[in-house]
Amino acid sequence: MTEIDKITVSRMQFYGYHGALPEENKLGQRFFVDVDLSVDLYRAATSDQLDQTINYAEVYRLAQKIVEGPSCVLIETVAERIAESLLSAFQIAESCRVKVVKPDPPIAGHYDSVSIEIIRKRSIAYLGLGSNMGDRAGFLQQALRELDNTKNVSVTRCSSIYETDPYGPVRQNDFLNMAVQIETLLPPAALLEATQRIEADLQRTREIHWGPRTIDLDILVYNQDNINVEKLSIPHPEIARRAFVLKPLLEIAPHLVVPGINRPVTELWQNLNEEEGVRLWKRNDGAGEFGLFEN
Ligand code: PH2
Ligand code: MG
Ligand code: MG
Repeated sequence: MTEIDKITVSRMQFYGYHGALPEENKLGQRFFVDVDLSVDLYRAATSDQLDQTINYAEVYRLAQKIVEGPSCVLIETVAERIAESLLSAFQIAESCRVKVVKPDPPIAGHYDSVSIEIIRKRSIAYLGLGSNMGDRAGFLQQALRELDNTKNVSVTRCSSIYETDPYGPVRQNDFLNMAVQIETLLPPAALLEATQRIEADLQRTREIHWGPRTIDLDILVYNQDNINVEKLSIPHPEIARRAFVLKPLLEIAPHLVVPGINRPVTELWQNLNEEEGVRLWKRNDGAGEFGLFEN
């Protein structure tokens, strides 16, 4: 948990029917829930205004709705739903900790209680988009729309669209490229699944490696995380070499420090020194959807 202010509601008590055993679903049992929300309380504290903070009565009501709602097999799922509900409802909350306790689980033995605890936070990620087949701008627009419509993802900034020479060994048509900032509750692997689902929806096929595509969605940066697993490398390993990524990113996040390289985007752009092959194609003028497409 980050070192900032918090609002805590502890030991909320509810009756629910969650559990993996049939008798739990039938008879129900008590559940205790603790919630911490990390939120800067300075404005509320100095203005003495309820609308500058999170009303803890609302926290109780949202937790209650989940615990007294449809039954889950796992208390993990109950906690996840509470965290998602709270972070969606309270935009000023940066993160939350949710603990779900069963004080009287139907298991033989001597113990005090069983519980699980999760921490979830709002993340900021940057994605690169590219298209060089068919209606390129149309594919970018559809991808943006699907991204923004994805549960727990919102598009918060969009660059202009650039037309770019194909980079790499494959001879192919020019690309349209852009970059976006998103805010998300999804962890990196789930975000990757979401981008792959959008690529599949837009008839992306993977015939030629690095070849032509209707749409390509790459996760460039996820918070300040360094991730290196089989399917996923973040930051994108090629980021510092690609003008078609850096130029749009420079527009929406010049001071973003790329983790691993530990240099801001402005500096990576200066070092690349290859403006060539990247041409402004459609300026983001703030009008229409995402500032790029008239309604
Ligand atoms: N994507 C590639 C390979 N080459 N060149 C440009 N200009 N833009 C791209 O998006 C691009 C590329 C593989 O993802
Ligand atoms: Mg790519
Ligand atoms: Mg890709």
